Amino acid sequence: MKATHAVVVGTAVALLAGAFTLPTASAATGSGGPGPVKKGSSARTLGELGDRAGVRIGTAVDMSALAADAPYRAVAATEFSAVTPENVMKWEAVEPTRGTYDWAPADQLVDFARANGQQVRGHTLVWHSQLPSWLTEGDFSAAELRDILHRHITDEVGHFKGKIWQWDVVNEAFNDDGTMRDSIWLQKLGPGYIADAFRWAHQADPKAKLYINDYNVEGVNAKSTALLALVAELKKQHVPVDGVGVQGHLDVTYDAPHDIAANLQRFDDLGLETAITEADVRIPLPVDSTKTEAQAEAYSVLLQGCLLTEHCTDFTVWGFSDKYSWVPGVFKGEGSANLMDENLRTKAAYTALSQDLKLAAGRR
Ligand code: 9MR
Repeated sequence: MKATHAVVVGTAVALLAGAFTLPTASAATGSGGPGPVKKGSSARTLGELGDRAGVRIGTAVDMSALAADAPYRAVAATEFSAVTPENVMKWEAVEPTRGTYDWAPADQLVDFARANGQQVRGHTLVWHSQLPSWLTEGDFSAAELRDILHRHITDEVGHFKGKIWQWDVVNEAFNDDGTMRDSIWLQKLGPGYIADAFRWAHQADPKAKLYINDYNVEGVNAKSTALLALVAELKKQHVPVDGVGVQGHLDVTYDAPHDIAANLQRFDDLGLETAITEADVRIPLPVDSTKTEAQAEAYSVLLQGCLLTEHCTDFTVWGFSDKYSWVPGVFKGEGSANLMDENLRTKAAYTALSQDLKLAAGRR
């Protein structure tokens, strides 16, 4: 794959948040060797193209990479118009010990975003995973657990009040068959924990857009239909839910969700926003050109689904560099899921997204 990506080095350095060491020009260009190449003067970043197409283009950010890897930081600063903390706003990260908060890494990302004119998706308040052990092993009563959840949401949303564009309030509440996931929250609090979580988050930051987020809900299926029924009921009860996040973790060996626009439209019809929140497309290794093309198509199907849906607000990728992807650690023998390889060379998928955004310019 020919490298087509480049960081506009001057801009990247000028825009970087002060908390970090600035990349040198040679580190950021990698001229002559691996790494991003210079963009022609007419080339635009995905974020810029997204602005013209009426959609923000975001990425999940790995805070260790952001601190240690200057070329990564330069791309994160310039290529995207929104960021999501990949891990540092999760409960185990912000409150590893009961009552003691560590906001520092998440605050750093919020500062980085502000310095670079980016919006922040807060991720995530209520989830069954990445919970601190004091919570999972605490053997709390239902009343205690409800108070703990209320306080967590109030404190975290309150801490970031005014700085978060969209919160993933509830994450992955369903099983693939459309039944509710048997999490600690469902077990102890019953299904009402979802409405409570939205109400508490809204009280803590009335301006943040509040989302429910899940995977395997790209197309019309049992899970997305159950999610639809839930948000319809929440709306009926005037629970402050604003949007539905479709994660978009795909695999080139699955069918791309060609009915995504029809699915998103169902939520749009209820008066809800939608977003693609965690897009990546993994490949069974080794990579070859057929798989790379299939990957580009799958990314494009996701973005086009968003572009075809009036109130789809953003398309966020779950990281952009293969160097920091979660995929190889979880799916044995798979990888290469991101828009750029380990040396930040762009793939066909990057070109496909640019093209889709160019075609959509001025149409939304
Ligand atoms: O990418 C995240 C990875 O670094 C963590 O180890 C993992 C823990 O479960 O969570 C990953 O992010 C997940 C996200 O928060 C929710 N949707 C699925 C993502 C990939 O697992």
